Amino acid sequence: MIKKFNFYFVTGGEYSNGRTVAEVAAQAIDGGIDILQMREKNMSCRELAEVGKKLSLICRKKKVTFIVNDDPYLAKDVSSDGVHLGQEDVGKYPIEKTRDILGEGKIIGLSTHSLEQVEKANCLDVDYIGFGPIFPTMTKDYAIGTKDIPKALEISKKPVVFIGGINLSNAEAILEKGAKNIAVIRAVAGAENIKRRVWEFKALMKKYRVYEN
Ligand code: TZP
Ligand code: MG
Repeated sequence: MIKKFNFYFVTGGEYSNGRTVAEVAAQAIDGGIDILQMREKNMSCRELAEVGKKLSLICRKKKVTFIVNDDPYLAKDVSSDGVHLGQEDVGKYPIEKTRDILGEGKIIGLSTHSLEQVEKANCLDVDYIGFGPIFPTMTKDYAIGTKDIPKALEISKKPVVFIGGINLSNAEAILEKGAKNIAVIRAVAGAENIKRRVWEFKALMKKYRVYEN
């Protein structure tokens, strides 16, 4: 089960200006993120387990939901609240297998990139979906834009978090279309003052009353 959330931060060591993932995460948590996802593509398994355990402890203490990207076994090993899978991950870890690995009550998130995938996710045992990349971003070579946001919200039976190239200047284009949840990497990881940047996002989201839903 996933608690109500609004602002979701995904770690990205390569965008953190030399700061450690734990340092950035701790500041983002202080700023008030609702969910933290560990998404580190350049760490060894050992490092992922070490950093993951550290983040898991911080999140538990601060009552922030902690999600691990890509790997349900790692998610379990570090006692996270759940795992986030991409469309390409479900070949290796189908949702039922992932549920078996994690156990009942844990969170499974799935990335979607089209309305068709949103529709399909309705029939899967996942707790929320990501939808994007909305705007151009470093990690993908395409962007789907904002036009399908209302339809995605209308058809999805799960909470939807929008992701991809979102920053303080373009977030309103998403909120105006009814989005309740936003996820970012660089807009927070790359900020000089991480805590303040999270606070700025949350203030913007409050303006759209997403915290009252
Ligand atoms: N999935 C879709 S876009 C994206 C992921 C992981 C990257 C988002 O990073 P940023 O820096 O917020 O554009
Ligand atoms: Mg993945």
